[in-house]
Amino acid sequence: MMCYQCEQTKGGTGCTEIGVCGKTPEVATLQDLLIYSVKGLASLAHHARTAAGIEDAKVNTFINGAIFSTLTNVNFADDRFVDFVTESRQLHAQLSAKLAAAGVALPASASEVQPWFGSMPHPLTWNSQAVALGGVGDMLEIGEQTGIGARQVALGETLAGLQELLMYGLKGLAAYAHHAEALGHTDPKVYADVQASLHFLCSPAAADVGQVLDQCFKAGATNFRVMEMLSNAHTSTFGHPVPTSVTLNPVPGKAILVTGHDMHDLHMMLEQTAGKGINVYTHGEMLPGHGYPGLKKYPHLVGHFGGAWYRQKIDFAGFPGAIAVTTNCVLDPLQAYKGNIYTINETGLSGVPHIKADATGHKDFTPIINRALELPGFTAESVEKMPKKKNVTVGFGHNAVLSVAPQVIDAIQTGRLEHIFLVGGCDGSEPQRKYYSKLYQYMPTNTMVLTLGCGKFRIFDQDFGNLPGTDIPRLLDMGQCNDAYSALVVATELAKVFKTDVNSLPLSLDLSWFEQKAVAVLLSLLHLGVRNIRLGPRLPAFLTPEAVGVLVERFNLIPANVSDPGADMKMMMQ
Ligand code: SF4
Ligand code: SF3
Repeated sequence: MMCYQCEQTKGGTGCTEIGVCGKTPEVATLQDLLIYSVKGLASLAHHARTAAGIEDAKVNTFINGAIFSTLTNVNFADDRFVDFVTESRQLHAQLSAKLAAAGVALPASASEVQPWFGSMPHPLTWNSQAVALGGVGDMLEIGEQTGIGARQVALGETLAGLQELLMYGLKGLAAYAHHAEALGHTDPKVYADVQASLHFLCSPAAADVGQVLDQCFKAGATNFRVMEMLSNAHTSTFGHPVPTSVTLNPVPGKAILVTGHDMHDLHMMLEQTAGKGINVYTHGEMLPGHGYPGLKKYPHLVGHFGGAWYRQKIDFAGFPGAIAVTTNCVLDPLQAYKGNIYTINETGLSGVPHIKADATGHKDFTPIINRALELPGFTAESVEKMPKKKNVTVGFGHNAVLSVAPQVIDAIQTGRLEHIFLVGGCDGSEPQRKYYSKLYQYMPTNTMVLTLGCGKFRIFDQDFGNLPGTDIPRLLDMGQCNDAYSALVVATELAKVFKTDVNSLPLSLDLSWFEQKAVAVLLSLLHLGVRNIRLGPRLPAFLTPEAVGVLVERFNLIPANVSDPGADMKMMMQ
């Protein structure tokens, strides 16, 4: 195996024997084969759309879901990838039949052989070949030829890495699009863009650095559209988030913990547990759920439990109820809680029950509810013994922040607010990430900080006080990683007031990345021309110094100075 798609990749170069995340070589190889097969399916779907006007809703949904399943910390179950590859080839056959029925020939590109696929044909052709795929063994043998290795040999590390930058950005945006789709919000252009990009990665144009970079920024543009669509999906379904105080102290009673990013699943869980005497808690990136009027109205959504994803083995082992995993980040479970955890959607863990949606999209959470009723839940005694924590406040989406914009603008104009920091993105376990915890210690009191993503867990329970002369908290959490959209809406509105552009505002972006959703957000920011972004704790292993040089030159991308947060703070204040 060779995987370097996330920030914690081994030695900062690549996981080759087993993933730092726990991904086995088998799962890594099956994921490579799935991505290869999906590139072929997407190429066919792109051709069907552009040559024959054929739109296949099943194919559209499948492609986004399948590539979402290969995101870091989503799915570790080899049998699920066997199913995904099988389904990809079945959908390919069905779409081919539709094209044949319409009298449309396959694209000429199907016979092209791109050197970066090594000994493998164009993925579209492979999908159509009568290859005997008896099961895992056959797939592993073929999958070994579809990894990054052949691309690095044929294209060199810089170009192969830039192709991966595009692929990882697509994984992140497909994940966000899939969330929006769960809430009934879709956009034909998004499916078309994703598939055109996957088709591009199979075309001769993908051997040109300039064209690959352009395609990356196009993916950034599509992701911005997707984040807007997801924001609208959330707010039109659950209302605009409002500032909400959330307790971190459990209450006595049976309990279910919902982790991941999927608000639709949280809603379904709240509906299905209503009146059953079960309390529902959020975990990780579900915390912002408490700010939505359509979710906070449920009295049995009682609080938040635990910290960022990488602490989940401690948090889940200490949770006396059932655990529902809606999306990333999930880790291979400890025996201590393996019998209590359930996966949903694209997530998967070997030996852990998986809840599938029915044809209408409904998910029956009865097994999770029954398990929660069997387990003890929090008892009055156990709660009594737990150290008491302060509440945290969530719910500062763009609507809430813009409602206090006149006060913020006045504070900037009168010098009471000198600078705004956007410290967003992912958390992780590496020691270098202490940089983000320490950064806040150097922030002058006449500054504000906007957080989003699970990186917030480094400081979410600290009291930063209010902006001088106002009742506006200095720390405003804007939500999940995809709520980078909200931050950009606020920045754009401020720029309008000050008759300038986002780059000229007293605003610094210091982003912590970990997985591919963060890659998609970064591509969106670059597409929008946002400059001077700090990125850390380490730069992506898939970007060579040459590729980083291009981004530094065009956007003044700045590697975070993890060993000296004070120096970074000084530079940002200038
Ligand atoms: Fe390694 Fe990250 Fe890939 Fe897991 S996802 S194998 S940790 S690079
Ligand atoms: Fe976190 Fe996994 Fe990226 Fe949505 S939950 S930000 S890492």
